[in-house]
Formats: sequence, structure tokens, C-alpha cells
Amino acid sequence: MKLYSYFRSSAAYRVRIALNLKGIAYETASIHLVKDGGHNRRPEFRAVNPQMRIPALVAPTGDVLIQSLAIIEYLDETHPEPPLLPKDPIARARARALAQIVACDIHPLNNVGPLRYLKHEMHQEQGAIDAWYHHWVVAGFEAFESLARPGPYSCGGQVTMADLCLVPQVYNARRLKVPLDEFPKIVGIDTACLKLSAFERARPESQPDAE
Ligand SMILES: N[C@@H](CCC(=O)N[C@@H](CS)C(=O)NCC(=O)O)C(=O)O
Repeated sequence: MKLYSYFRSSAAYRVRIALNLKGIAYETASIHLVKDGGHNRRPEFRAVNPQMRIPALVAPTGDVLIQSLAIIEYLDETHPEPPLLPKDPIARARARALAQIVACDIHPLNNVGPLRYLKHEMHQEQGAIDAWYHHWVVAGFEAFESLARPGPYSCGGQVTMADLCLVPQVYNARRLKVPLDEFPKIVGIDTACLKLSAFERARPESQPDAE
């Protein structure tokens, strides 16, 4: 498989963890999201993903899949071991809900595109942009913290797609200096996950395009 990725992209980071957990070999095609206003805006990449976002995965069929949660579910369906969702329907809904707190409610507000828009189109100062970023991470993490199960992972003893979303968001939050003292469960889950080689190998610093 081929993964269009960028070392700091947290949505791509989620998929890298899934590929590693499933033991699927893949090649990385790096798309720089910052240089020259973002290489994702070039026509070559637009032809791959009309949404011009990372990640995109080229499946063995040649089909290009986009949207990290859809890609993760595709990988889970085609490579069922280890499962990334619990068996019980209620537990599955809970795992998806935690994943979506990050992927649907935190990340879209703090993504490169919206932050760039705040700066260049809305003419906001960096301080205001940082406050915006912190606000939405903290709001989402407060909900995640109270909903997370006793560890070591977000939903208990099994790694789920909730963890695949949480760990990259924690990485981002640390990079943007969001204090995490109020979130002991989240910090504990992050530590437990990063002890697993699949998570460790997916870290931004471990990627071929890391800077
Ligand atoms: N909901 C999408 C989000 C994808 C996304 O926005 N990726 C970011 C990087 S983490 C991106 O490509 N941003 C480029 C931009 O906004 O211009 C997913 O889960 O895959």
C-alpha cells in the first residue's frame, strides 16, 4: 500500500499506527503541508485527493481512499487482527465516539488550513490563534478525560481507534504547549500506547520526511 503522509499530520499519524498494528507494509509518499503554501495544493496531489488533504491511502486494488477514520475502518475490515473496535455494539459506539471527539470536534478546528485562514484572511495575531487552538483542545480533552475507561487504553484493555486518534492529538497539543496537568487519564493512555512498537514507529520523529 502507499500512504500519502506528512510527518506532522495527525490524521496521517492515525493511519500509520493502524498500518503498523495490522502489520501491513507500506511506502510513504511525503506531501509537505507547509512549504510553498502546501504541496497538497499542487495539481498532482489534487488529482490524488480532490480534498487536497492528508492522508490518502492507495489500496492494493489501486483505489485511493481518503479520510483517516474511513481508511482505518477499511484496514480493520480487510485485516481483522488485531481488531480496532470492541465486539460489543455499545462498546463499539463508545470507542467511535471517543475517536470522533478528536477527529470531528477537536482536529478540524485546529488544522493547518483553518489556522492559516485565521492568520491570513481573518488577520488574527498569533496570540489569538494560539488561544483558539488551546481552547478547542482543552474542551475536547475535558470530555475525553471524563469518558475514558480505566486504562491502560482509552476503552480499557484493548487498543481501539480512540487511541489511534488520541495519541496524535496529544503530540500536537504538546507541540503547541497546551498544559496537560488536568488530564491524567489522557497522559496515562498516551504513555501506555507509546510503549507499543506500532505507536512508537508511527511517531512523527520516526518518519522518513521528519525535519
Ligand atoms: N478529516 C480528515 C482530516 C484530514 C486533514 O485535514 N489533514 C490535514 C493534516 S493533519 C491536512 O491535510 N491539512 C491540509 C490543509 O488543511 O490544507 C481525516 O481524518 O483524514
